[in-house]
Amino acid sequence: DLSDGSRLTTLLSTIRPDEVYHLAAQSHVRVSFDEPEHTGDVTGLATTRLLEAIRLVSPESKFYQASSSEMFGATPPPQNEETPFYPRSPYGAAKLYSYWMTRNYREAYGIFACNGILFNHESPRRGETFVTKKITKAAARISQGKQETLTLGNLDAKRDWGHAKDYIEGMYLILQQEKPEDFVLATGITTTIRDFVKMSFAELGIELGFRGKDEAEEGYVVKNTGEYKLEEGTVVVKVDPKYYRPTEVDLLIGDPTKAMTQLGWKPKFDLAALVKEMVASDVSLFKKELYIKQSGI
Ligand code: G4F
Repeated sequence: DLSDGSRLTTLLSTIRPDEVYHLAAQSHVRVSFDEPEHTGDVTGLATTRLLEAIRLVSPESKFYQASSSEMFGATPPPQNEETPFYPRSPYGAAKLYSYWMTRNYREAYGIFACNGILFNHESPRRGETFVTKKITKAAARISQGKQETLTLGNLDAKRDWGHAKDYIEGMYLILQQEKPEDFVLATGITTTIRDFVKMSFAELGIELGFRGKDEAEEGYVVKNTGEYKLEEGTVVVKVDPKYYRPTEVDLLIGDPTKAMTQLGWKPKFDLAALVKEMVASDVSLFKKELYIKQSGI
């Protein structure tokens, strides 16, 4: 429980870990607008509780802080370790507090504490309320005729998406350096939400077109060579402003030059491979689910 500092201290003093990867958070940006105080506590202050526990009972532990590209927010790209921060959500602000506390414990107490400033990283394990998984899951169901539409928010936002497997390797490399430092992990390539939707449906043999603007925008079937008969012209994507954020991060493009040169980090997956894997996983999960339902197991 990240709100319980004494428990964290007890755990750290019992385990005395070589490395601590602090990935826990209230990590949904939209939810942080509804729960700003809870987000500040769990995503912000909890980092200080962990750092204090390390300082008091396990100062040899190396500490990795999951900092986020959301800290850049409205600052124009490309974003790297020298880019000024301008968070656009309670989540981004809480992460920025954690970023500075990590640096402060490094500078004040000599703790081996590092920030990995990670751009969006996805995989089939992504939670269903994040946009990539929401899209791939819906595409799988729509392609089988088991869901009619996918309803999204802002289709124009652009994200620098990578594969979580590559980013986990980067986190590990950050803690294996001689000196504690901060690193950006990103692919350097940005894509709109709309294009991620198109790529996901294309994996299933469904070509989508988009028409209309803002709330009236919709995605429709241009051509379908997939398994299930979905008529041309059928609307499968709609927009609902309830998914808009009070302040949006419009454009993220990371510059991972430092990680590439200093850590030798290089992502193995590109976006096409990521989309393929996520869609295939959702199709197979969905088929298993159907089988269980039909066979009554
Ligand atoms: O998938 P998202 O919710 O991720 P977001 O906000 O970029 O944050 C994720 O990545 C950060 C960087 O690694 C992490 F720090 C953070 O914890 C989280 O993992 O939204 C991506 C974009 C946004 O612009 C959003 O407005 O997709 C847009 N979007 C459009 N429709 C939607 C939807 N996002 C969600 N979650 N749901 C929608 O229906």
